[in-house]
Amino acid sequence: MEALRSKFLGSLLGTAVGDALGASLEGWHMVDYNEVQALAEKRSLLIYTDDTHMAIGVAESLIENKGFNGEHMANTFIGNYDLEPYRGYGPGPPRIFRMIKGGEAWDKAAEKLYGGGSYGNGSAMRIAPIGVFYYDNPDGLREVAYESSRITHAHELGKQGAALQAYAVALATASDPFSPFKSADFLRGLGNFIQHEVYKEKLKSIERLIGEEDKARVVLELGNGIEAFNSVPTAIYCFVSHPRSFEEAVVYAISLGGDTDTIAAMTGAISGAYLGIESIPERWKEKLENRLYIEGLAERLWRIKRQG
Ligand code: AR6
Ligand code: MG
Repeated sequence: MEALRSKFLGSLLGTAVGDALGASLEGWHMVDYNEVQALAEKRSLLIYTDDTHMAIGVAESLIENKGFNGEHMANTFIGNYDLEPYRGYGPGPPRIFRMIKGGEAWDKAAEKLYGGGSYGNGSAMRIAPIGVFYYDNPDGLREVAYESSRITHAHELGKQGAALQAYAVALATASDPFSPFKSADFLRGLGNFIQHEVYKEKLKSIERLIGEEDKARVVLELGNGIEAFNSVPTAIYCFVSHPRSFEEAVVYAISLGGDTDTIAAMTGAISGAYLGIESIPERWKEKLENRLYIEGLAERLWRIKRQG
């Protein structure tokens, strides 16, 4: 039970630490390992962005409702955004928030964007609380991942990207970090879960790419952009190619360039769920903005889960 608690905390703090570190280097190209380390040392505070801000909203709403409530989650996102709109939100969510405030239904507004909804990675980046909370219930997890995505990301690829990231967190939560990590089994589990061909193909590419030393090749095949299909599989790759070390997985994610905060946040969510909170370097955790609040949310989520 203590191990599960550590995984809940690891996934939420892993999201925040990955996001905050990655945000310092967003848009840079292919920085090397030492540059990422040096930058982390220089900061006195690791400040997170919309990825973590929205994951906080997901956790707050799950806790308040002891499970998923779409309207409540949408209103939680809106309330948080109004307090801290400067977190670096993508263009879509604030437009949707305005529509919902104007009377649009929480589960309809997002369909109006980009002619059929967004396939940005915004609903996958915030999914860690759902991944851990529903880790032992794949059908419930899929349903809640889709419904939570629908608030801002209604496109099928956006919804499935969120579900894939949630299920990666769930499998990592369910896996024993003291047994040897079997990437083929992990990827097969994801492949059996996800339905969309685009993601199935990317999972096959991940398996082929394990051990690849050329980062350009990894980015070419998996992507490093803001689209869910060009970032969720990349985060999964960062984890499965560095399963034993939170630090190595996250630094590698950032070193790929592109949408570094979100890819590092998603990598951190999976790695933290697998290895637990102890695996996140203390020197990073202690500099994280609002660390205690985020830990407290993870703790409360875990307590609700434990009560059943
Ligand atoms: N067709 C064309 N372009 C699209 C489509 C579509 N159906 N869907 C999304 N895009 P958005 P997010 C493009 O606005 O996912 C922050 O920095 C379009 O260019 O839904 O929440 C976070 O930290 C659109 O502007 O926002 C993440 O890094 C973009 O995808 C990222 O932004 C983003 O989609 C998340 O953004
Ligand atoms: Mg961000």
